[in-house]
Amino acid sequence: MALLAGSLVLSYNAREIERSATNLERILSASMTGYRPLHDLQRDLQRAAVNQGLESALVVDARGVVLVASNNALVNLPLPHVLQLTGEQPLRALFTDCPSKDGVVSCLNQDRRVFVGPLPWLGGDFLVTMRQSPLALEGQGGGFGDRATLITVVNLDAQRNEALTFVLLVFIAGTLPLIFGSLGLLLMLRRHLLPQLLNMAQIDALSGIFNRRTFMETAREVLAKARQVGVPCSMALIDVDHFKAINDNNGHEVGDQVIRHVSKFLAEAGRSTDLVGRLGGDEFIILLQNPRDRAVQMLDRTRQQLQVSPLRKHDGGVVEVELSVGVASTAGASGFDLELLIAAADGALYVAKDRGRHQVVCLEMEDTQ
Ligand code: GH3
Ligand code: MG
Repeated sequence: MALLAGSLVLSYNAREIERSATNLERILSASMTGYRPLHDLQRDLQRAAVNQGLESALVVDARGVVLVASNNALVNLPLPHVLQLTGEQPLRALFTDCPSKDGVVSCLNQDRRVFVGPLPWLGGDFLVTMRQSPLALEGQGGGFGDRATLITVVNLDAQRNEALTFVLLVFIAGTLPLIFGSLGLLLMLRRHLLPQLLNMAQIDALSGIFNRRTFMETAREVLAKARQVGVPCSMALIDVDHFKAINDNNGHEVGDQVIRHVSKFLAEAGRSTDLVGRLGGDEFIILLQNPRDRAVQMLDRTRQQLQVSPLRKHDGGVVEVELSVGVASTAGASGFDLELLIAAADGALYVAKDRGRHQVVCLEMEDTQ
């Protein structure tokens, strides 16, 4: 976008320069046909050189001799000689295809306009023009004829720098919003979206507690640390009793509310070090950093409290929720092995269901009794 704008500006700038060069030529041509003395024309050229940013201007007669010039030193010199002078290099661009001395004079019959410089497509360093003009001066007896060639050299440094500065500004103005937009997006991503995405990946969407994968990863770390420092832990598998019937009797939406209700209860029941997750369906899991008897006590209390805290439906009705819980601990045969602990807790849960549900079972405690 900025490049396109830049190219447009540069080509517009080149056209503007050509237009002002044409104007200048017209003004000087008018001076050449004003029946005025030669020295007046000479003064006009010098004035134009000072006021119009002309590098140089000269009028060459039909013989190829400089009649008047903004630089006095060039007056009366033959054009081929002028072209050899170091300071007049830009003029040579007009005559590159007129190699011989005679050729230069014959080329004077043409109108030409050439941008000179290392980067002519940017407008070049100079604009050199050659234009045929009638000649009508006061006392025209000098034998220099009634036609002459006006040659002007315009220095384009200032215009080119202005155009380049403008292009640079357009480029910066075009890219700044892009840069700031990308930075803003990155910051927003870091501050808001990434934590949200991380949270979404770790948290079960329905219940708001750890999902199965996060629970397993975190539980593995907690157990490894607990083994190192010798903290006893207990694993509890919890399943809602007759959840299918709750769904069937009240609808799936109320079933979802029950899942949220139980999750909230379990998350608020234990200590902050307890790890609470939802394995899926109506099955929950808790890793407690407690020995099994304390864990069983706490879970049984929670089970009873939940029973007396039924879910209140929007229609005013209530849904009683009962839990079966299976507990296994690191003091048992599983030790601190996560998978073995879960399998043992699952065995205890199965027994709890089998014994009529709505109870906490820890088989290890029964074995030692
Ligand atoms: P039990 O006492 O033996 O556990 O009987 P149950 O009816 O609870 O049986 P089970 O635990 O196998 O029931 C699971 C039901 O939970 C079956 C399924 O339709 C329902 N379910 C699973 N996931 C969801 C869920 O995200 N939302 C709702 N509302 N229901 C679910
Ligand atoms: Mg169930």
